[in-house]
Amino acid sequence: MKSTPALALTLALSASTLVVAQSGGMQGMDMKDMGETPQVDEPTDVTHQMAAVVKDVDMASGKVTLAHEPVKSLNWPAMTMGFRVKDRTLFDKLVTGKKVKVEFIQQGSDYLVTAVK
Ligand SMILES: [Cu+2]
Repeated sequence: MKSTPALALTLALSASTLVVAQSGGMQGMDMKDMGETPQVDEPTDVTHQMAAVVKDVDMASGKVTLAHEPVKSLNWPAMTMGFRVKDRTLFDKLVTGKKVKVEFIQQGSDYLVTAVK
C-alpha cells in the first residue's frame, strides 16, 4: 500500500525531468537562432533604392545632390540631400535636372550611390 504513492512520486519526478530535458532542447534551438542574427545585422551591405531628381553634381568631390522620393527601407521622407558617388562612370547618368533610379548603401554617416538607372 505504501509503495504505490512512492511509485507515483517517482513517476512525477521522471515526468518533470523530461520537461527539463525538453526545455533544454528549446534553449539549444534559441542558441541556433542567435547564431544567425549577425548575418542579418549588416547595415553597410543593405542596398536601398529610390527614384530621384538630380539637383546638383559635384564631380570634383565625387558628390551629387538628389531630390529623392520617400525611402521605406530607411524610413526616410522625401527630401533633398547630398550623396557620395562610388564610381566616376556613374556621373555619365547623373545629369542635373534628370530623373533617375538610384541604388545606394549607407557607409558610416554617409550615403554612397552604387548604381544609377
Ligand atoms: Cu534623404
